[in-house]
Amino acid sequence: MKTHRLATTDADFDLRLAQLTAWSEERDAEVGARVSDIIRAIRERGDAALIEFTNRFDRRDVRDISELVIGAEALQAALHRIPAAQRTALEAAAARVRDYHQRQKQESWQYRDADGTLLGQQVTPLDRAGLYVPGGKAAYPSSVLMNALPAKVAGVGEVVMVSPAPDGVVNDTVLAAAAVAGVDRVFTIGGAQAVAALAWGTATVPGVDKIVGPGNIYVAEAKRQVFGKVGIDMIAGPSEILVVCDGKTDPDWIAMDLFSQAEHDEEAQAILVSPDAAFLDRVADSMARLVGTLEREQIIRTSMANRGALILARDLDDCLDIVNRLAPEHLELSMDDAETWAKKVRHAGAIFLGRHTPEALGDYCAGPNHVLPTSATARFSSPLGVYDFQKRSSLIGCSPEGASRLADIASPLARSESLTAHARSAEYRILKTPDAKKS
Ligand code: HSO
Ligand code: ZN
Repeated sequence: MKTHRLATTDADFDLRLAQLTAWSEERDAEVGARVSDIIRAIRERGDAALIEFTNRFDRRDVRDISELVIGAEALQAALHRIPAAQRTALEAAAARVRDYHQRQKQESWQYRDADGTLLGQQVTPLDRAGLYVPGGKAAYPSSVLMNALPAKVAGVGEVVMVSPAPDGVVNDTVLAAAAVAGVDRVFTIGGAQAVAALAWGTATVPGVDKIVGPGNIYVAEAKRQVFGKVGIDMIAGPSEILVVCDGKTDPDWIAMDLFSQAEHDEEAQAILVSPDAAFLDRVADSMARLVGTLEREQIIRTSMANRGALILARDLDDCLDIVNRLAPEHLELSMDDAETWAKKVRHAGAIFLGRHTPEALGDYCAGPNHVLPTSATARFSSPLGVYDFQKRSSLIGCSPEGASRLADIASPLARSESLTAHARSAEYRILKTPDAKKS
């Protein structure tokens, strides 16, 4: 099967690697204009516009807004309709993800300085979060858990989920995952109209404080346009995996690990780096033999041919250089002493240590979040977590002595900015000493 072959010693290596991994999302002015029309209509006409767009884009025949609401009983019913093995697995995954995320919870803190002034940070959850779940090929129940559970652990007051039901069909496993995660309300709406409804609120859909979850270009554009009115999570690019292997892992395992990302979509990127040339050939053989056995063969062939690569490095340090250059969303260190090598990783969304840790386990149930920074944004951002649903308020409580001492500092600074009211406000708090009174 077709994929790119590179070696770090090639004269044009840097250029080819840059071309292969470049990703700039096309932003279409027409999409931008259509989305802003939709948002305006939802702001102006609320539920009525929501029904119109839903009927048009999702080919439905909704007459009353109540038809777009999925009640708590319907969620429980979906949970009991799905096969028992899936139900048990959803519950087991949720328990592990919850457990991991509990440890991320930030607590409030405070201290008193030498003057007895209290300083600190008070941590509070968001009142309401909105979770977008795509319909169709990318309707992942696992993503419902990964987005909703951190919000629940953070103590978010209400988690509202939206997911389109094209032709009126809702994905039972998505609803079951919502039930397991403790999602509070569900609406079968999607697209820019759903994002607009969550951002601005309608008579029926409550306005939220932050919108998270992946979606198509209309959803991504809508999230961009409502940002500022509400918070949003990152806008994700295509999924990526970088596998570093010392050549001693079963090549079939590595081939399948690469495919597990490649099968997400045609734009996904799967790259293997190894210092062992013969091993790269063995993985290529495995890929050729295994690809035909997979349901998403065509997607895998396309993504491997477009953006996949087998890269020959000089040695393991050379491999780690590539890791830090690419800042991959997922990194597998399929090698001896993976924990030691991991200390050299500066940028990666998630690091999978050793031959027995395929990324797929992290996608579903290991515990960490599968919403990760893509397109090299791991240089400056982190996995979705409880902290994304918490915010911090500063606390300042001055003692009389503390206020007086701070005012001595604040007053000249305020006067230097010609902000006399600031200066006087501070100066009122300066304690009058017996000496000062005399003068
Ligand atoms: N690997 C995807 C998440 C996912 N995988 C969902 C399977 N289901 C995120 O990059
Ligand atoms: Zn995946």
